[in-house]
Amino acid sequence: MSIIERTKINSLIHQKEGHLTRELLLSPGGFGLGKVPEKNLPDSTTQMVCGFCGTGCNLNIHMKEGEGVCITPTTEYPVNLGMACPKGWEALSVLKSPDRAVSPLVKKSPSHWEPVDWDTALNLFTRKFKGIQQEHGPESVAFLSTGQMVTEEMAFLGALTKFGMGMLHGDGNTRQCMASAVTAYKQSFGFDAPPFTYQDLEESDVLVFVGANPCIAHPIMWERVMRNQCDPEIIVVDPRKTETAMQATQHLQLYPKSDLTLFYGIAQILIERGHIDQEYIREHTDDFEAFSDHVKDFSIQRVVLETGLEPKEIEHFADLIHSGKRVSFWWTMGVNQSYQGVRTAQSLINLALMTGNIGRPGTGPNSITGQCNAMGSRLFSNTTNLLGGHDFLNAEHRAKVAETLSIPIDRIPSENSLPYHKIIEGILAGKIKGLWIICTNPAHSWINQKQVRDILDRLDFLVVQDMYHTTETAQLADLILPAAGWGEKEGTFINAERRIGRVKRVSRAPGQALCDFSIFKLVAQYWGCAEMFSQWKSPEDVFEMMKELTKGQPCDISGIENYAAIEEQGGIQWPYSEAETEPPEQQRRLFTDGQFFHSNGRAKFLFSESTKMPEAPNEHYPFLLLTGRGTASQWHTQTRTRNSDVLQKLYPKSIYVEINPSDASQHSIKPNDWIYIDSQRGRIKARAFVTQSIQPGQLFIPMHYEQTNQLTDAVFDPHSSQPSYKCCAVRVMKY
Ligand SMILES: Nc1nc2c(c(=O)[nH]1)N[C@H]1C(S)=C(S)[C@@H](COP(=O)(O)OP(=O)(O)OC[C@H]3O[C@@H](n4cnc5c(=O)[nH]c(N)nc54)[C@H](O)[C@@H]3O)O[C@H]1N2
Ligand SMILES: Nc1nc2c(c(=O)[nH]1)N[C@H]1C(S)=C(S)[C@@H](COP(=O)(O)OP(=O)(O)OC[C@H]3O[C@@H](n4cnc5c(=O)[nH]c(N)nc54)[C@H](O)[C@@H]3O)O[C@H]1N2
Ligand code: SF4
Ligand SMILES: [Mo]
Repeated sequence: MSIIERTKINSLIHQKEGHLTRELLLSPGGFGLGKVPEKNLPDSTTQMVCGFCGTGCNLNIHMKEGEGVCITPTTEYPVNLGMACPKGWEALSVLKSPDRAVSPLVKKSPSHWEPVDWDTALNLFTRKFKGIQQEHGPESVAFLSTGQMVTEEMAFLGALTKFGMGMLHGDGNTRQCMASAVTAYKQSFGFDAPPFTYQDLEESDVLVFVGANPCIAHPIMWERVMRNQCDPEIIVVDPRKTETAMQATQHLQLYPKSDLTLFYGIAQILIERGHIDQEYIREHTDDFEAFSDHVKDFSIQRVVLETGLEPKEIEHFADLIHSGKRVSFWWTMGVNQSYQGVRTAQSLINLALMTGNIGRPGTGPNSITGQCNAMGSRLFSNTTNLLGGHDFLNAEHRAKVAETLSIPIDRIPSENSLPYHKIIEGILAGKIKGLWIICTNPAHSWINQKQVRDILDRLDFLVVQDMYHTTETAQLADLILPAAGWGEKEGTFINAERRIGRVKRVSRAPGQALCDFSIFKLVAQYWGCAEMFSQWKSPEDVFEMMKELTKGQPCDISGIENYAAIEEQGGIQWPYSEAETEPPEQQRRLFTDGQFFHSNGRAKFLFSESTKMPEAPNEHYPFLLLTGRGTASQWHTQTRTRNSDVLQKLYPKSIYVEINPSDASQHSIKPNDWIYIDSQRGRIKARAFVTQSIQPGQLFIPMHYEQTNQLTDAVFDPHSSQPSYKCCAVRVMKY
């Protein structure tokens, strides 16, 4: 149901057309909106990177009268080589929707919002947040951002909130997604540095996919695997027989969360047999001895018991890792979203290090990123790192950033922000009273949803900045700010293989919606800190500052001349420093020289004992619930994908739960029956999808349906604070 009367809004916009704020924003050089597409331009084609997943496919946007009207995938781009999945083909159509927020909206009663102009909205924003800060201290206002805006906007938001508005706490939805991989890489390599390039998918002779379903979640990366000419072994480690597992040469259908035991057991077998690269270990790593002692406890009997796999499956897996010349390990959310995600990711990093499968074509411990710009967020959002992969706790780093940005050093916090779940706890404890949520929808996507909705409801003031006014989180907001989306603004994304690509404005945002960059510029002005950001005129100006900020960092991009160079080169992978004399090669990987980013240049073996599942199935809740991606045509909380007629036809409309035939018959459940699923947090109803792809005693529900996270249990990895979305105890009952 719409929360506003659309006609009212339209007439309001009509009246306000020509209003000072909008005029100022749209004026050339005004607030760096970029040019509004003009109606009388000749028809043409331009190119840019897709705005859904972290694969970062390039798309040709065909223009008619200054507006993008249709899409084809770019053939000569080194990522997708002329391919795109349904979301890419449909990326423009999701922009046109009656759900789009077309004006700022102020809540008047629990279910009624009234449209206001930007001036009123920003005065309210400033008055409320400043009031809260005056009463409760600067830390009482926080923000939650995203991996889906352009990097320049993320950098602006992070700088504005922390340096300009005096906030300390702000985190991203990347916490839900990549935090375990980030922490694992930082601890093991000394920097958050995924080492691979997509060509590795074609050059491996053994590919191991762990907790990853690329056929659904990264279809074009999977197409690259299909182009592999080495007749590769493809091993899929997943409790479910997924679309990807069905294509594998070996499927290890282990018990959920027993991956750590499996990989320690494999390490033990390889060490015992001497199937390790002694020279690589000696020259390039630390702490192998301790690791090798640790894995002695992981006998094959223990691995069989904990994983439920057959001894011969385990042995065969170890043999393949040994016999492969170029072995690559790829992992996604089945690893990261766990109460022991960091150590599981590191158990894969350890296997790559001890077998010397790193720094060469077709190798690597490779974390696949989820959102289009998760990698941009990891380096430039100013949340967990100080801008440019720096450290808030390091005085030299603070001085460098202050000088580069001409910002007084005392404006840069010398403390880290609270992580996402602690910000939520901070609201519950009454320490955080104001929250600004930008480009994420936690009232649907955050773990243990009922609790989080209740907590968000306790805020004195909640601002939600989104493309759509109908999202579950916007429905809780006191103020909704209407944002332009992908295709309606300028900037860059960084994809999973560290490739920086261009995003462009090919469509006009509806009504009074503004790109996030302009909203941040306006907030700076209304807040009274515009002076600090006087140089931040356009996204490309910010890109120039990002280049400066990265100088001397592992992610140095100072050699990228400008936006045009990014396009000419087919995207550019970091690092590419100003010291480079040759144009960047199109496929580059890290650690080719065996040098890591710890001060002694060596990588570290990290490990712990495995921990007990926090909420294991029990007498009352005998099933284990897994969650994740359902189809290639659904994106997360569906705010975008549900607006495409084509995509809508490609996925099941109502929520469903995968259940094994033996469990179904035991509960007299027939295919398509509605059933109840209960956890300790609540009850939902879903249609039974009776299938062999899920093991007995386990269930799977896609995350795209609003109800799913009513069941999940708020448990986090102790090192990364990433939510453990993929295991909680539930029961089923016939409806
Ligand atoms: N179509 C589509 N594509 C997407 C997205 C989308 O919403 N829709 N989202 C994007 C984002 S942000 C992300 S993060 C990625 C996620 O991409 P993936 O991680 O590939 O997707 P998921 O389905 O969340 O999880 C992958 C698999 O983990 C398995 N799993 C669960 N528990 C365990 C376990 O204990 N061990 C192992 N080995 N496996 C386990 C699940 O059965 C599931 O098949 O997808 C990206 N791509
Ligand atoms: N149970 C379960 N839950 C999960 C997961 C799981 O596997 N299982 N996966 C988790 C993972 S990996 C992720 S990444 C999260 C994703 O969770 P969310 O980030 O909450 O999901 P999205 O639907 O992508 O939300 C993005 C929001 O930003 C808006 N938006 C899009 N573009 C723009 C823009 O340019 N500007 C602004 N201002 N707004 C914009 C969209 O309309 C949408 O409301 O979900 C997590 N939740
Ligand atoms: S695979 Fe990802 S980047 Fe490529 S078209 Fe599909 S959603 Fe877009
Ligand atoms: Mo994600």
